[in-house]
Formats: sequence, structure tokens, C-alpha cells
Amino acid sequence: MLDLTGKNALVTGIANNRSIAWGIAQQLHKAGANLGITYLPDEKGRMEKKVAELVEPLNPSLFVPCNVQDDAQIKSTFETVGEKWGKLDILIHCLAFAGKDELTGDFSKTSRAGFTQALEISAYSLVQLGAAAKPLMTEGGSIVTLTYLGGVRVIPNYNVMGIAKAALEMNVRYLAAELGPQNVRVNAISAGPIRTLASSAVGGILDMIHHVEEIAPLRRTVTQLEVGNTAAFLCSDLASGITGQVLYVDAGYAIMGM
Ligand code: NAD
Ligand code: 0WE
Repeated sequence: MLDLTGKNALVTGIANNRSIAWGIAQQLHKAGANLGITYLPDEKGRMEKKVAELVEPLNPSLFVPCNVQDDAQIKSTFETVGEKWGKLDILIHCLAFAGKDELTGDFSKTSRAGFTQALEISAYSLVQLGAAAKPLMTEGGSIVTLTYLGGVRVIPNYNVMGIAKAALEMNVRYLAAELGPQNVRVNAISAGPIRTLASSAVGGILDMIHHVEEIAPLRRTVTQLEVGNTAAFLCSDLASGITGQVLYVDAGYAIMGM
């Protein structure tokens, strides 16, 4: 049975009700986990208000700002986890960012600043959060991140995000090797395209979704809740032997060659 009662789960990356992290948070809650939610703060506090309203029904016992570009916010997030919970069992890393200009046109035009920013936010952040979580995962644990096929194959316009996802997937393996001896498992879910805030800002995402609906073995795309179910599974004892893996939740799309 999938049971996460007594588990403390910190979920990053909720921006709105389309976020993949929102699908994950709902399924972790359904499985009985105690939730902590982080959000990306903005000057006007709009994001804080919006995310707070959204997650209220899941009764999070912790709600903190965490911009992964700010070391002080990461430090204070995990200090709060230590003080309020004592131990951490589950960490969901569900965030990515590249400048809009980098996600269109020639890959070779990627700027130095754009490359650095995309890899810092989308890949290095897993190393940072993993390091901060390590001393708190005293009874073992599970770390799950979100990746995309563009990290292993060329997807038009995904560009520097593909390089960031390739780095992210390798971070998963190095972290899994380091944290395995303390029974902390680290895995990635490679999700098929889903309409979210991030993907909707990308030109042609609907065409990509229609393409997947034609080609994928299941003849459809996947939902945030299906990704959430897989995350809940990976965080549960049912997945106790799985670490360092990239699990595709993509209606089978990635197996197709023609
Ligand atoms: P989303 O826009 O809902 O989520 C992206 C999140 O990243 C937002 O909550 C945003 O606040 C957060 N973020 C950005 N910069 C940050 C920073 N500096 N510090 C902290 N948080 C920051 O979009 P989504 O599609 O749910 O994306 C979540 C994850 O899923 C990403 O890693 C994305 O690459 C991955 N993914 C998405 C798809 C898809 O098609 N939507 C497919 C595969 C993988
Ligand atoms: O990882 C992603 C989205 C990542 C993303 C999206 C944006 C848009 C707005 C990162 N940074 C930004 N920055 C912005 O300013 N996906 C897997 C969804 C996605 O993005 C694509 C895709 C797919 C699928 C970009 C190009 C081609 C396909």
C-alpha cells in the first residue's frame, strides 16, 4: 500500500493550479504526507498570496519563500524545516528557468549569461537543495526532480534548457551515489509535455502536445496528477530499491523511433 503517513515532504515549484508541483503536492497529501510548501517570492507578495490560497486545503505545516538563487533563503528554509519538523523525509525539486530569448532560435546563439542562469536555477539548485536536505534526512529519504526528454534528445527550441536537464539528470546520479549509504534515494521523473505556466510561455507548445497525442503509444499526453502519482510512488517504500533513475511518465512517447 502506498502510505506516506508520518512523512515530512517539502515541495518546491508551485506557481499555480497547473504546476506539476501542485499535482505532486495533492498526491503526497492524499497518501498522508505532512506538507511544507516553498514559493518564489516577488516584490509585491502576489505569488505568496496566490500560492497560499491554493495550498490551504492541503493544510501545509510550513510555508516559506525560497528563491534558489539566494543562499540565505535556502539556508533559512532548511533551518525552518529543522526547527519545525526535526527531520525531512521527502524533497520535491520541481523548478526550472531559462531566459525567454534562449528558448527560441539558434542554440549556438546562447549567451554566456543565459547559459549560466539556466544551469544555475535548473540544475545547480538540485545540488544546493540536496546538500541542505542531507543532514535532515536522518531516517532515510527520497528526493525527486522533474526532467524532460530535451535533456537526452534534441527538441527544437528547448536549447539551453536541454543542457540544463542533461546536467540535472547527472546530478541525480552523483547525489544518489553519495546519499545512498544513508538510505536517501534520488530519482527524476521525465514528464511528457503538459500545459503549465512555464510551457505555455513557449511558442508552439500546443502543436507539440498534438504531436504527442498522435505518436505516443497511449495516444494522449499525461496529467499533473499522473506525474504526482509517480512521485508519490518514488517517495514510498514501494520504491525502496530504486535510486539514481530517470523514470519516463510520458504516455510512452520516448520509446518511438518512427
Ligand atoms: P511551472 O511554471 O508551474 O513551475 C516552474 C516553477 O519554477 C515555478 O513555480 C517557479 O516559481 C519556479 N522557479 C523559477 N525560478 C525559480 C527560482 N529562482 N527559485 C525558486 N523557484 C523558481 O511549470 P512546470 O511545467 O510545472 O515546471 C516544473 C518542472 O517540470 C520544471 O523543472 C520543468 O522543467 C519540468 N517539466 C515540465 C514539463 C512541461 O511540459 N510542463 C515537462 C517535463 C518537465
Ligand atoms: O522545462 C520546460 C519548461 C522550462 C522553461 C520554460 C520557460 C518559459 C518562460 C524554462 N524557462 C522558461 N522561461 C520563460 O521565460 N518544459 C519541459 C516545457 C517545455 O518548454 C519548451 C518545450 C517544452 C515541452 C521549450 C521549447 C520547446 C519545448
